[in-house]
Amino acid sequence: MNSKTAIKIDADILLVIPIRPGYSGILPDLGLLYLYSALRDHDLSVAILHCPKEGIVDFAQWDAVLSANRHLKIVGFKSMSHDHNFIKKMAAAVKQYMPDCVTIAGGPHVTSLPEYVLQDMSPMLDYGFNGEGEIGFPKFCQSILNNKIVPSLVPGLVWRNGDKVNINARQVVADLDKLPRIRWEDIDLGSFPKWMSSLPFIPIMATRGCPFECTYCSAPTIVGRKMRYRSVENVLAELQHLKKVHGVGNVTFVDDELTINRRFFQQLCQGMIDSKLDLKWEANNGVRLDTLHEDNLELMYQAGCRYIAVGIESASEEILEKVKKKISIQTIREKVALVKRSKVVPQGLFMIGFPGETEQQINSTINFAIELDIDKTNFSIFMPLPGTASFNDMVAGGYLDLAAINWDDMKPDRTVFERPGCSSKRLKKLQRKAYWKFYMRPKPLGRLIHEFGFKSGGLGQLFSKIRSVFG
Ligand code: B12
Ligand code: SF4
Repeated sequence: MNSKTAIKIDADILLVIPIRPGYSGILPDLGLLYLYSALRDHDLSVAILHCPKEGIVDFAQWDAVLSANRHLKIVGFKSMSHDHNFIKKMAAAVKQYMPDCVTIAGGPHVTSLPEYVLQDMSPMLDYGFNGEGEIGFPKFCQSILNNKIVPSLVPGLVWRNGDKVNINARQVVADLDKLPRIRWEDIDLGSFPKWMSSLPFIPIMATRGCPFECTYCSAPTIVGRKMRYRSVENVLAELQHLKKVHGVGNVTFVDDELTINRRFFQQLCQGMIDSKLDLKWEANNGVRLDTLHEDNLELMYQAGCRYIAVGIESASEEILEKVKKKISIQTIREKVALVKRSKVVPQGLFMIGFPGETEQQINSTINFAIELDIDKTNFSIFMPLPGTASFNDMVAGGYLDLAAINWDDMKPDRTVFERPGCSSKRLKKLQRKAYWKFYMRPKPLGRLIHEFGFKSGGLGQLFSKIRSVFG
């Protein structure tokens, strides 16, 4: 989009994925899709603007959108931590063009740091939202549109009361079958980048929750520790709808703990087989290796699963213990061998640069990834994400100053803070070495070229990944 061809929005409420320069992993956003569908179920007039997908990459383009849509009543932003500075500026622009338009932000960042966000974004951001929005957000929008907002009565709302920030208790949909049905028919799926088929990968979630407490991960803070499940029938109905009505051939399960309940997962896979869905799917968010067994791997393949990402993180028992991964190197070896014997392709997810991690430990992790003999891997640099024990410990210990964090750095491949004993420059070098050593071997390189080469825009994505690591 250029600033002269502004998008027209035919709605009162606009849900926004903020400007994310250089962002290439564009998928429909499940969080906003659930909110959109919940609002539509309440007969509210709402639209989604996915800035990266629409090519809105600078503030002049955002200004153009606002200038052409001065009728908006509510603008709601989805917030990852790296969105912080962008949301602040985008919300300020909303107030400039439409002083009466109400601004609100929800999602992982606000849920993890509600007080800070509302204080830092005063006065441009009117409200924040804590946790899942399917119940509270429609109530909020209705009361704003009716001029009857009583902030204390909206579950999950974060609001300023003089100098104080109030955080209302959350209310979540306990029975996930009662979540709104996603209105896929309102989404132009063809406008998203295509992957290996004619349509993009479609995200789907069968569960919410994670009972673990890995110190680097904020998922439990966002979705809670208690597991909630959709019924198998409910998930299958969505998959069938996606396949039959929208011609979707590939889906990606984005659950935090898709495989944790062996019985549920087996029934889900069996249901996919019995209903002859013939869909290809993956679980790319990192399943726990200790939940994988020979029988469910075989079922997964028959049910259409072709690829899973598995959380490994480190080759050091000491680090695994420190980050409360609750898995041993022995189990990792055994389970990786098990996955490799199945036809499902594993991608190992590793992390380097944990606080206190030595260069020797990082090198062992690189060698471990090679030794496990898997074809795909990801070496990310540890990020102290808000809502994690690591973040809280680092702030409490004075290693991280909340007021001085550059939120633009909270994204893949940035180093975020200086580690005693391993400078950021050195850490980036080690990350480059990890990728180089891992991928400059015939099998992994062959798979990489095969996969990215077959995606539409795949080579572009590959180059952007290479740039972010090696640039
Ligand atoms: C799926 C997923 C992805 C997918 C996204 C697919 C998609 N577009 O749907 C992919 C693989 C692309 C991805 C990438 C990354 N991810 Co991710 N991802 C997740 C995951 C596992 C689930 C998100 C999800 O779909 N949830 C389901 C929906 C229904 O929930 P939701 O999005 O949170 O939305 C609900 C509420 O938050 C709220 N809400 C959301 N937005 C708004 C807005 C308003 C106005 C309101 C009122 C409410 C509201 O209501 C929604 C409905 O209930 C979460 C973990 C988790 N459980 O949250 C991590 C998570 C969100 N990811 C995280 C991270 C760090 C990343 C990466 C930076 C990782 C990396 N190293 O590459 C990248 C960055 C991507 C980017 N630029 O945004 C962190 C974010 C932490 C933070 N504070 O920023 C999380 C929390 C995991 C973690 N490690 O702690 N991710
Ligand atoms: S890394 Fe996985 S198992 Fe650990 S807390 Fe996050 S979602 Fe749960």
